Amino acid sequence: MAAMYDLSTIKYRPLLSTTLILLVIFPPFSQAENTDAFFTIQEELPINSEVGMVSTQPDIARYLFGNETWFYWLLVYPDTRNNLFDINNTTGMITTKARIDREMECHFETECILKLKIATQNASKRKFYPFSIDIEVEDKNDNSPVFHPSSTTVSIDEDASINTTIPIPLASDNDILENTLQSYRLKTASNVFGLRVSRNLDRTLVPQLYLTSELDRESQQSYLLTVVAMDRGVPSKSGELTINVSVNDVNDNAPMFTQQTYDIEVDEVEPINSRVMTLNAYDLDTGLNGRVR
Ligand SMILES: *[C@@H]1O[C@H](CO)[C@@H](O)[C@H](O)[C@H]1NC(C)=O
Ligand SMILES: *[C@@H]1O[C@H](CO)[C@@H](O)[C@H](O)[C@H]1NC(C)=O
Ligand SMILES: *[C@@H]1O[C@H](CO)[C@@H](O)[C@H](O)[C@H]1NC(C)=O
Ligand SMILES: *[C@@H]1O[C@H](CO)[C@@H](O)[C@H](O)[C@H]1NC(C)=O
Ligand SMILES: *[C@@H]1O[C@H](CO)[C@@H](O)[C@H](O)[C@H]1NC(C)=O
Ligand SMILES: *[C@@H]1O[C@H](CO)[C@@H](O)[C@H](O)[C@H]1NC(C)=O
Ligand SMILES: [Ca+2]
Ligand SMILES: [Ca+2]
Ligand SMILES: [Ca+2]
Ligand SMILES: [Ca+2]
Repeated sequence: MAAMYDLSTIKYRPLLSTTLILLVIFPPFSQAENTDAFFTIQEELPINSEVGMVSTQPDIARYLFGNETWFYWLLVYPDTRNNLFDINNTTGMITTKARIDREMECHFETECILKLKIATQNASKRKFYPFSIDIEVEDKNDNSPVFHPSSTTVSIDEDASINTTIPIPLASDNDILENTLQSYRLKTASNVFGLRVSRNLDRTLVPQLYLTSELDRESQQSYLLTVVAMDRGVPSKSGELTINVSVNDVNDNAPMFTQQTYDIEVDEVEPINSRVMTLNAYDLDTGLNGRVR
C-alpha cells in the first residue's frame, strides 16, 4: 500500500534526503505480507538480469497517473537487499547487480523472499510514493549431495551374525525440496552387504550397511564398497562414499598339522635326542589367534 506525500508542504526543506530520513524513522509501509509487487527469479542469474518492471505492476501503476515523467530509486531500510538489486531510474526495471545464491541468502528455508523498498517521484519532485517489492528466489539444483567424509574404513568381526548393521557417514545437499538429498543406494554389487535406509524423527535419512551372509576373514579380509547419495533434481545430482569394510579376525581356526598322520621309521641304533623329523603346524587365524605354540 502506498502513502502519498505532497512535497509542496515541505518544499522549504533544503534536501530531499531529509525526507528520506523521516521515512526511515516513521515507516509508512504496512506490516508483513503487504507488498505492492511480487517477482520471481531463479538463483544464480548472471549480473544485470532483468527481475521485473515496477512501473507496470497494477498496484503501482495506478498511482502513476497523469501525463507525467516518473523516476524510480531504491530506498534504504534495514531489511532491504540493495546490495543485490538495482533499479533503472527512468523505466522502473529492477535488475540484479550480483549473482544471487539462494543457499547463502536463505539456507534451508523453503521460501526465499528478498525485500526491496522503492520510491517513485514525478519530474517536478512534487509527488513521492514508496512501495514494497518482494522478490522470490527459486532454488536451482546447483549442489550435489556430499558425504562427510567421502571415504571411510569400518570394521566388523568375522563372526558377526547376519543382519548386523554398520553405521556409515551421512551425506548432505544444500538445496531444498526435490533438489536436496532424497535417497541412498549401494553401487557395488555385493552378496555379503546390503544397504538399509531409515528415517530419523527429524526426517533425515540414515543409511546403514548390514550383513546379508556370513563372513570369513580367512577367505576375504576386506571389502571395498561404494554408496551413492542422490537428489531428485532435474537433472539429478549425486555424491559417492567409498567404504573399506575391514573384517576383524576371530579365533575360529584350531592349529593344524600339515599332515594328519605321519609314518616314520626310527632306526634302533639312532642315538637318543637325535632329530627324527620336523613337524609342520600352522593356524589360519592372524595375530595371537594364529600363533602356534
Ligand atoms: C503528454 O504531454 C505531452 C507534452 O507535454 C504531449 O505532447 C502529449 O500528447 C501528452 N500525452 C498524453 C497522453 O496526454
Ligand atoms: C508532479 O506532480 C504534481 C502534483 O500532482 C503536479 O502539480 C506536477 O505538475 C507534476 N509534474 C510533472 C512534471 O508532471
Ligand atoms: C534505463 O533504461 C533505458 C531504456 O532501456 C536505457 O536507455 C538507460 O540507459 C537505462 N539507464 C541506466 C542507468 O542503465
Ligand atoms: C538517472 O540515472 C542516470 C544514470 O545513472 C543519471 O545520470 C541521472 O541523473 C539519474 N536521474 C535522476 C533523476 O536521478
Ligand atoms: C534379517 O532381517 C530380516 C528383516 O528384518 C528378517 O526377515 C530375517 O529373518 C533376518 N535374518 C536373520 C538371519 O536374522
Ligand atoms: C582396507 O583396509 C584394510 C585393513 O585396514 C587394508 O589392509 C586394505 O588395504 C584396505 N583396502 C583399501 C582398498 O584401501
Ligand atoms: Ca546456489
Ligand atoms: Ca540451489
Ligand atoms: Ca542438489
Ligand atoms: Ca579367524
